[in-house]
Amino acid sequence: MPTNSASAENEHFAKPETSRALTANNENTTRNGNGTESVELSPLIPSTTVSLRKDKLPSPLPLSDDNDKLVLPAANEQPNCLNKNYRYILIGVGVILALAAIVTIIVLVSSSAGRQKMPCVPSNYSGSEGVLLSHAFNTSLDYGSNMNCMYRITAPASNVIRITVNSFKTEKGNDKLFIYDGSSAESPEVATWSGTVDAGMQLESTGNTLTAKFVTDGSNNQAGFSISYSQSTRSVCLASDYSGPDGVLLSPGFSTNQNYGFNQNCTYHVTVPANYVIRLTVNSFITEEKYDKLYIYDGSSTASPLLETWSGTVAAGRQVESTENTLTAKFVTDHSKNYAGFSIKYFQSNRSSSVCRPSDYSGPDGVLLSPGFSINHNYR
Ligand SMILES: [Ca+2]
Ligand SMILES: [Ca+2]
Repeated sequence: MPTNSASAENEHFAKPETSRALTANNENTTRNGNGTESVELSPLIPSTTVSLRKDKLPSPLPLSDDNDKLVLPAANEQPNCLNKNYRYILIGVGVILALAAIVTIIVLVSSSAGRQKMPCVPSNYSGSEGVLLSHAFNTSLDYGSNMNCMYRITAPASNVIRITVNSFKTEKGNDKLFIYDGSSAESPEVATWSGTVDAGMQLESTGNTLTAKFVTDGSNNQAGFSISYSQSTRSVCLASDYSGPDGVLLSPGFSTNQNYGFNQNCTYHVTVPANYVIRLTVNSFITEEKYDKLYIYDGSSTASPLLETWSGTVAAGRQVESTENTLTAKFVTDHSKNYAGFSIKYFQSNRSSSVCRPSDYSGPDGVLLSPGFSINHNYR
C-alpha cells in the first residue's frame, strides 16, 4: 500500500478534519527511529501513513497509557465548556455585586433619612419675657433625634434672668437640657435637666445672660419642654447692721411672706455693748437643705470662728450664743429652689451670768452653785 509520509512540517495534522479522523478511528501509531511516528488512518480514508514528529506536536498531546495512541482532544469542546462555565460564574458574581450595591444604597439612604436633623428653634432671645420651646413642642410632641440646639437669653445689664418650667419631659439620661449661668456653653453649668422636671421649677442667673443647650440622641424622642423666662431684678439683701439690745434677723422677703431670692449672699452684723454677749433664738427657719445655708460666726466678720451652719429645717427655740459682743451671720443661696427662709431673734445677754463663780472654797460649810443659779437663771 502506498504510504504518504507527512512532512516534518506536518501540515495535515493541523487540520481539524484529520485530527477528528485520527481520534475517532483510534488508529495505530508506530514509532520510527528518527523520532517520527507513522499513523495508520481509517479504512474510510485511503490508506495513508502520517509521520508525526513529537517535537512538532502541539503541546501537550497526551498519549494513552497502553499503546501510545494519540488521544486528541475533542476539538474545541472543552475550552468552550470552560468558557461557558466562566461566563456563568462571572454573570453570577456580577449579579451578586449589583444586588449588594443596591442593598447598600437602600440602607444608606434610609439611615440618613433617620438621622436627618430637625431644625432648631431660634436661638437668641432678648425680650423682657418669652418662652423657650423644644422643636415641634406645640405640634408633634417630638423634639427630633440628634438635636443640638442653643438658646441664649440676654437682659439689660442691671437685670437677671429667671426661667420657670411650664412642662418638661425628655428621655431620661439621654436627652438633656444643659443650663449655663452666662452667655455661652463655656459659662458655669448650673443645672442639667433630663427626664421629668416639675412644672414651676425655677432657676435664676447671677448676671444678665443665660444659655441653655438641648442635646438628644438618636432614638426615643419625647414631648420636650416649654420654659418661660422673664427679666428680674437682682435679689437684694436687707440692712446688714444691727446694734440695739435686741432685734430680729430676717431672710429677704420674709416680712412680706415671700421666699428668699436665688443666688443671694447676705451678711448680718450684730454688735452689743462690751460686757454683753449675743444670743440667737430661732423663731422659724426653713431653707433648701444643703444648698441654702446660714453660717454663724463668733465675732465681727466671716473670718471669725464658725459657730453653727443652719440649713433645711431648724426647730423653733434653737439657740446659739457668742463669746464676745459681736456676732456675724451670712446667708448664701444657690440658683434654684427657694423657701420661706428665717426669722431669728437676738438679744444681748449679760456676760456676768455666764462667768464662773469663785472656784476656791475653804469655810466650814458652803453651797456650790452653777453659774446663774442664785439669780434664777438656767445654767448654760
Ligand atoms: Ca432620645
Ligand atoms: Ca436653693
